[in-house]
Amino acid sequence: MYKKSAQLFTEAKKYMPGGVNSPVRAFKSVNMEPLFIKRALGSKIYDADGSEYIDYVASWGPLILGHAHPEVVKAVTEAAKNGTSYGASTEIEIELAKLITEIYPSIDKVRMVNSGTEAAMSAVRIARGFTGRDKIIKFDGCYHGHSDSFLIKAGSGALTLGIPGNPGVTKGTASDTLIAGYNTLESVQEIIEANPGQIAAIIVEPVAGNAGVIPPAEDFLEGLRKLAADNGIILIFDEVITGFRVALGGAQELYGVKPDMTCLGKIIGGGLPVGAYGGRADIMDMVAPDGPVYQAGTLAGNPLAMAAGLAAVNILKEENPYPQLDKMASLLADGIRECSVKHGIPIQQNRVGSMMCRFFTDKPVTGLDSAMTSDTELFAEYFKAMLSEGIYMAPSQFEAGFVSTAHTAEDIEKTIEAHDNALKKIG
Ligand code: HOZ
Repeated sequence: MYKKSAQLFTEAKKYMPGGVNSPVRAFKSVNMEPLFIKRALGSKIYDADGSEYIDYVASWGPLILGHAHPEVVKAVTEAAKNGTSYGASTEIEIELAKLITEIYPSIDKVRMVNSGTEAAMSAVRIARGFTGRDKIIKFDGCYHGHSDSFLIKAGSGALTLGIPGNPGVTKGTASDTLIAGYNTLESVQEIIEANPGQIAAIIVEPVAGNAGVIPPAEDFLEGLRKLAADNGIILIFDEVITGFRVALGGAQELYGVKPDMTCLGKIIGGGLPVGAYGGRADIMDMVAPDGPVYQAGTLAGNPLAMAAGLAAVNILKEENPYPQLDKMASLLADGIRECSVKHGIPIQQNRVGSMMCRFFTDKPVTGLDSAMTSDTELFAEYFKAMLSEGIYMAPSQFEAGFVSTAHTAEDIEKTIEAHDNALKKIG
């Protein structure tokens, strides 16, 4: 079934570490070899062996409109005819930046970068420059890309593969990252009290999406807002996953909490390599060339990525697909829950809008500790069974799944049926 993928993996391992360009793609934690993908369209993805799958990875989130949306493809194709990169300013950057500031009232000014990693890394640097402080607070299981400061108790592949946080990160950098418990305001309070006047920023995924999906507890985000404001700390929302996903205006719109800075990701590139960070004008004015904090990039604001992003964001703004996304995702979640009860397999189905995940545990998952109670071996069996049923999920317990506007009622029905069959196999 995976013959061609297996051949390609053997070849890939000769030239690339682990045969992949990002660890989570290696399928290690589900005890499989990776699929190699040939193409994708709408809600479907096709592997090198020609098999079709209903895709819930969506390039790890950004493809809210599904794969190869015709208007996004057209925008990229048209832009490419005028050249692929200038390393110079373009009008389309202004258009996208303006649109972002209109949709996100917390963002007065925005700087485009090339990835979520870069966005988070830069936002923290600006926060440090603005406050003149060194330390930051991050939450266990949250993932903000792979820059040094964030690889402490990180989620995503680091959590999945059980990779300890520090190799390659200097002791000094590691000691400037202080870890609080997700959804545990008291732990934040304690850290602030133990480090008076030393915390530059609190960075948080407002809905955790890299330890599976963990919604914020009531008052958690508001509590962070207050603690940050009371202590002169910059509150950074990493909305690389949630931005434009859980609502057009992201988690900050959904939960009504205004951060000082926001990180955005691939969604604003229509799936192309883009990120951005932005926030209050007084903070963003610290960024070079206006201010003294340096951050730069030849490919930042790349014309192809800006064209794709502008097309995607305009569609999301004009079509408001959020009620429909929510409806489809809730149909899927309900179906999954019902089957799980039927088979007597305890599953926690966490969901915020169209981002969701299922944990194999009977404990409600509200933070990293409860996420870790999930039976990852059972998840691996489940993953394999779902794949053989034609469903492509993230190959890790500790990742999110995403419904797009391209998913049809038939896709959802097929997925619930596949889930039913998968539970029969593993039960
Ligand atoms: N959890 C990561 C994105 N939020 C997965 C993508 C990757 O590391 O390749």
